[in-house]
Amino acid sequence: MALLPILRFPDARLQRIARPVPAVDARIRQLAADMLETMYEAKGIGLAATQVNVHEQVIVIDISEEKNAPQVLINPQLLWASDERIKGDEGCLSVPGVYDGVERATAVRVRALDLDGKAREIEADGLLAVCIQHEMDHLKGRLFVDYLSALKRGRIRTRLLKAEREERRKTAEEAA
Ligand code: K1U
Ligand code: ZN
Repeated sequence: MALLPILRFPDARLQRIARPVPAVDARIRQLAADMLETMYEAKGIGLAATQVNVHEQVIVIDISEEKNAPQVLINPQLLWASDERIKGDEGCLSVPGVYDGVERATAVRVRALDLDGKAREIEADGLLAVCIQHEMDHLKGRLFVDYLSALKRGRIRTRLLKAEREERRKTAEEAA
């Protein structure tokens, strides 16, 4: 298993559209295991392959308190989304320290392959439904900040670029 580096907004690679996984094989099972390890280490409840610079349709999720209920969704397809919508605060491991309100369908039904390559249907509501929509957006190159105003997104961009510069400066200083 391996921890994978997570891309940060405004990295343009987060905008890439993920391609379908051609076959659920050892490579994909290894990717899913590494993504789960990375998600748990980062204290997230979800992670999309796009965020670790792999542009294939793989999502991992675990919304359990105990962190013992991992779910892997490969080539997820949205079958149905409720008309009922709810606005709630979201965060993103690719946009650290930022939380803001996004409106989502309250319930969804999704078809995806599991790690055995079997097609499964998942009905979700509450936090799981929100997380699935957030992660499926990643696979389409969309981030939750894209739902915010251009002004807010611009401020977030400036803040994260500044934080990244500061991080680089500190690392260089420590190495000197
Ligand atoms: O995709 C990601 O970056 C993971 C993201 C998923 C997500 C969080 C909140 C709403 C929708 C989707 C995170 O896990 S960020 C961490 C976080 O905000 C959180 C952690 C535990 C419980 C709830 C939120
Ligand atoms: Zn995210």
